Amino acid sequence: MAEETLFSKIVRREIPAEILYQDDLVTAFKDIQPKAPHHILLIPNHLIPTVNDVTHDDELALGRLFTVAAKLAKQLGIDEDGYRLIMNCNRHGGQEVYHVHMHLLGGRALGPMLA
Ligand code: IU
Repeated sequence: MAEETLFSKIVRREIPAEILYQDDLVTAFKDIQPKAPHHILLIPNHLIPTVNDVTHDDELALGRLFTVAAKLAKQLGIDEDGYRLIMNCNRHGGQEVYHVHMHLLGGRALGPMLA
């Protein structure tokens, strides 16, 4: 059984976070250390530690991340200029929190992705 992270507590609203969207499958909240004018994390409500752990049963929740990302981008008015969606996996991917999450970054031109 994988160990919960703070993200599970955010989903259950046991610790504060600026939640922008929540339903039965996913939660979206503002990143505490924003790397762009808009930096939102979108997560499945249930714990999946990394993309390596994704199974068929997770497809509905993970698909929902995209529909919610698109909806939030529109609400924020960044859909036309564009934005970036990122998922980091394990050490080389730069993953710090072991609960799968999608970063939504926008509000400025982000430049080339790979450093
Ligand atoms: P990463 O893909 O695992 O590297 O991203 C983790 C992100 O989670 C990072 O941008 C943190 O600022 C963010 N974060 C957060 O928003 N709230 C928290 O309580 C914790 C991390 I812990």
